[in-house]
Amino acid sequence: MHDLSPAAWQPLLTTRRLGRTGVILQHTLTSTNTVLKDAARTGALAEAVALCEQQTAGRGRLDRTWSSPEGQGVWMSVLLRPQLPPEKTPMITFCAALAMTKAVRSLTGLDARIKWPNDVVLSGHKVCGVLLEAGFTPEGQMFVVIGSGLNIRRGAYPPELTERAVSLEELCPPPGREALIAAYLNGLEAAVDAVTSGGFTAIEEEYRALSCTLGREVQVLSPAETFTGTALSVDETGALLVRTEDGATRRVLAGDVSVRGVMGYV
Ligand code: BT5
Repeated sequence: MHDLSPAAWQPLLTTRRLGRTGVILQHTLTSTNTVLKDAARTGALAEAVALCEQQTAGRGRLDRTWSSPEGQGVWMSVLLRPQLPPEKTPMITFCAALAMTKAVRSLTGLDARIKWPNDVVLSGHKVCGVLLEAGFTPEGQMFVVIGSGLNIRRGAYPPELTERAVSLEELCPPPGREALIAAYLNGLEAAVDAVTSGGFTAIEEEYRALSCTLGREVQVLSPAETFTGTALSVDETGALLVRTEDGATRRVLAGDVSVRGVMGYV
């Protein structure tokens, strides 16, 4: 059986709804995020999952390119209509990063970590990136599409990214994609349910324990300035709270900046 096929991973689901209906699986898609955003606007699908072997126009944040060649990873997106005020939807990124980190940890035993805001890293290299996009239907109903790209085979990323990227296969015999997909969806539904009823505090302890950003000295690089400080926490709008040397706490917004450990990428 094909490992991306719902017949392979649906039996492993523990979700109430997520992944059970509305699955779009094709060999080639432009971008699973784009496909689900288009589907969401019509309002036809409540929750849905899109996945493919390869993306021809895989995207990162700020229209950066996401390398997603044939058969080399899990390239998937999930459509959700969360009961959250729009300003709190960035928490869904935390849910996805947490769910993917837990899925990788449990299936490989590797020490996967969350790098704020949207990366999963292994030994200092990015193994997964998360892309959250929100929109509204013509009737004004909000939706979010949360995409994740997980590198499994060596060919998942181009050689010029070797310094920053990694794939599971480089570190262990990779688990089956069906197991990774199911574990991710199981964790994602649980985390989204938790933040919907309890806010970020409902996942904070787990998130903090798996974060490689919180508690660390970080360097914040924005077009306007660079500063260093200690990453204290994140808030429900997705911002990172950084205490600078003069004792002030600054809110750092994803998108404006890149955050590095003072020693390098992580
Ligand atoms: C991200 O953006 O990390 C979000 C990536 C989301 C990809 C998924 S795949 C399924 C869904 N459909 C899509 O079209 N997208 C989502 P950002 O933080 O902006 O990082 C982008 C940067 O990561 C690029 O500029 C490269 O430097 C690097 N990169 C590109 N491909 C990579 C890969 N396969 N592995 C690691 N790094 C990569």
